[in-house]
Amino acid sequence: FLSKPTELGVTLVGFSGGQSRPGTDAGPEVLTQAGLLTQLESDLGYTLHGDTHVRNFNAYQPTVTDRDNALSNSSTIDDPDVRGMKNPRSVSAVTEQISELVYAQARAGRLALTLGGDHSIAIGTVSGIARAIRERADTPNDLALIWVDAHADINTPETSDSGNIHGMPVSFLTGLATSSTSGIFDWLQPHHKISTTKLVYIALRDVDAGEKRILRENNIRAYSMHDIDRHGIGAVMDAALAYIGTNTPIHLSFDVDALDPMWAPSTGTPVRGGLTLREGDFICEAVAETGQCVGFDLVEVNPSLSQSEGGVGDTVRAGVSLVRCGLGDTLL
Ligand code: B3U
Ligand code: MN
Ligand code: MN
Repeated sequence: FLSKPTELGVTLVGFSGGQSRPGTDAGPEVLTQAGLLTQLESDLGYTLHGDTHVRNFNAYQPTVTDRDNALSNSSTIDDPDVRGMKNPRSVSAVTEQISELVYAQARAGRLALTLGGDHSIAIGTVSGIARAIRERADTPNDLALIWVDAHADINTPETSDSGNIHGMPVSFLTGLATSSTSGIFDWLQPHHKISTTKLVYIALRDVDAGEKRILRENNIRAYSMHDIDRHGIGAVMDAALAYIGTNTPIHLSFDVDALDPMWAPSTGTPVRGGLTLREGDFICEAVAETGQCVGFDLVEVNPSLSQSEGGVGDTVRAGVSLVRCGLGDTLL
């Protein structure tokens, strides 16, 4: 139902307000400095659209600089916590803008590539693409979402221990969390959302108790590292894609912390026991191979964080490799 993508709609999101570690906003800069966009043009033959300069979305978020000076938690006079959420107005305003930008790219029939930024930005990317897919004549079915991550990011404000919104995007996108407070995700309409039946997780290994309950009660399809160890990444991808079915457009949201910290140490919440780089690349290749991919996010690359010499370079190289594979690069 989709033709082979040649047009790429790029959105480069410098934003770190969905979590508390500065530096995630510099992710798109280091990835593009490594030559990622040029490679997509010259090696993979894409025509690039959108703004290929990194947009500093932290500028919309004055509390991020104030927060380091705040005495206790991250509450400030500008953007105080609501239902435990940190920076709720900033994250809502930024994701609303991302949603519009990504919507425009996807509506024009382009494959929407977004580089983050922390994972809260997926509230914008997924909502924008879900909306565009509902309007497009070449896409008969609603959007499916593959979430590759060590974490489930499906806390509601009430189940979250951290209050970090990068741990909540999936609950807002599926409607498991809602907000009618003015300026706090009240822009999210039904046409922005996806069904829990169209959601598939891969590489989970650090899931909060409240999130496990949400996954169980809603019968959400999830492949943990245990499943990958038992069946292998090939069988897991076959099952994941069979569950989604053909004729269904797919958005792939890839948190670099899905990879083992051996491959991607420069990220805010690394968890040992993760994917090898080859397994991560395979996931992206398998999604690209379906011809159903309409959107791809790479998030949580944080060049300020590295436990070892060369850790940032390793993480950036891994990120570049994941994006290339997700956009259809093949080994032969
Ligand atoms: N589940 C925890 C931890 C976490 C989620 N996403 C990341 N970390 N990167 C939370 O804060 O909700
Ligand atoms: Mn995540
Ligand atoms: Mn994660």
